[in-house]
Amino acid sequence: MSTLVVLGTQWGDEGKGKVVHYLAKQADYIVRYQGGNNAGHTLIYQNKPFVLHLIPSGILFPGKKCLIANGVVIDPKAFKEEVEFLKKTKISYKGNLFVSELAHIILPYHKIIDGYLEEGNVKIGTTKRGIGPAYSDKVKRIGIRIADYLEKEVFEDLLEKNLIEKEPILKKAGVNIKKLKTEILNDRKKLAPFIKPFVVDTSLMIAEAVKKNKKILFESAQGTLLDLDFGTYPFVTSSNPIAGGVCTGAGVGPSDIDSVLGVVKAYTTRVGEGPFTVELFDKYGEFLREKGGEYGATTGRPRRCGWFDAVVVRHSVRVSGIKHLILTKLDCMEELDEIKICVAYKYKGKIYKEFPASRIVQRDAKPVYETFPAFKGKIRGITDFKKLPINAQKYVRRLEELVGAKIDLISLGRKREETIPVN
Ligand code: 2SA
Ligand code: MG
Repeated sequence: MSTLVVLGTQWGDEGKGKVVHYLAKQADYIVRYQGGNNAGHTLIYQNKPFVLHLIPSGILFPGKKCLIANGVVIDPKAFKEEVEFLKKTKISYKGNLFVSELAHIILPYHKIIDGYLEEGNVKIGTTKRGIGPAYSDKVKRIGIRIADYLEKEVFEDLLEKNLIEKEPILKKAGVNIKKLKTEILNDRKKLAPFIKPFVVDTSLMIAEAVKKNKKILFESAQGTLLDLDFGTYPFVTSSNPIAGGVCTGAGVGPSDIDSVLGVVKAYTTRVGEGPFTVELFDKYGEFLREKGGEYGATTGRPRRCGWFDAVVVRHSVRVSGIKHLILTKLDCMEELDEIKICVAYKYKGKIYKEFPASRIVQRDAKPVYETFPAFKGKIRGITDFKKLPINAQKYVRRLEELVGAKIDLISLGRKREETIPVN
């Protein structure tokens, strides 16, 4: 590995946090390139579960450089809280944590607008962290970047313009704009000096690291089906978690990306609204949610659960050029009496092998399933692929065949040691 992208191939929550934590040991730099504090990466550190939302998971290893690149949207308050949490937990970050001067910021009005829009007629089921509204401002060319936040005069002028632009919606949401403005200006007095020491040109830093052949890991948040372009639009997040997102989100050329590792869960989950062809409303869905602990790491929302959707993962493999996968949570399927894989969708008699663009087909298509026998036997604790129940081995091989990428590793539990190679 010299530069590696680790990304989710489903709707997020594939276990990227654990994978990055597993790989970070060998990396020199760990870079977040999109999303914001809507992500929830659950890790086990000193035997305790630990959730990071904004700061790269690599921070738990002393000495690793952790970068929050330009493609990320940063809530200055959330950033400070997370850094203070690290301090309290005695995790050293000094001299190792960097924030891009080009990253756009999330201000309180973004969160208010996010919440307000969720009450309207297009409910996306967002995390209400202000992600979508902040990215919208960036695209509208009225966004405020970290560099702008640090320059008082520039910031005050931009804030004024933004509050005028947002006045109608803020009024509808019942906000006292004057009070909000004072709050934002007061916050800035503390937050800008707090952030300043972390701020650098992250793209330049990465370029210098590439020149020195440093090992760089790009850590994605969310998943391919939440990608703004390739996901279940409009039920997506407002950034590009796919591999291509690294180029724009971190200022890295495609020729400097050596490989892409997809993280894929042995079944499927999604949190929030939107189409989910393989969703289960029966005892199997309930089983997976409980056994897999499928509750949002950021919001605590129960995740919707379903069988493995090969249409989705094949799509992800293609749009990110994935050659290698790591399969997570196979152990959560060990007690099931029967297992299914969705190999295609069917709508009005037509079979769809590729992920459809039509909102109607996405919403109403029925899954075409292949049924697999139960694994019969315990999985957790096994350290050799060949010692897995034969049905579990067959399941893994079939997934590889269907999605068109090699499964290199299987994760059978939360701990680092519970990740085994496939041979
Ligand atoms: P947003 O807040 O604008 O990004 O929401 C838009 C959609 O993206 C989904 N989304 C997520 N899906 C899975 N995991 C995410 N992170 C947290 C987690 C979420 C949580 O690790 O579980 O705790 O609820 C994440 N972030 C965004 C979101 O559900 C919307 O469908
Ligand atoms: Mg998550």
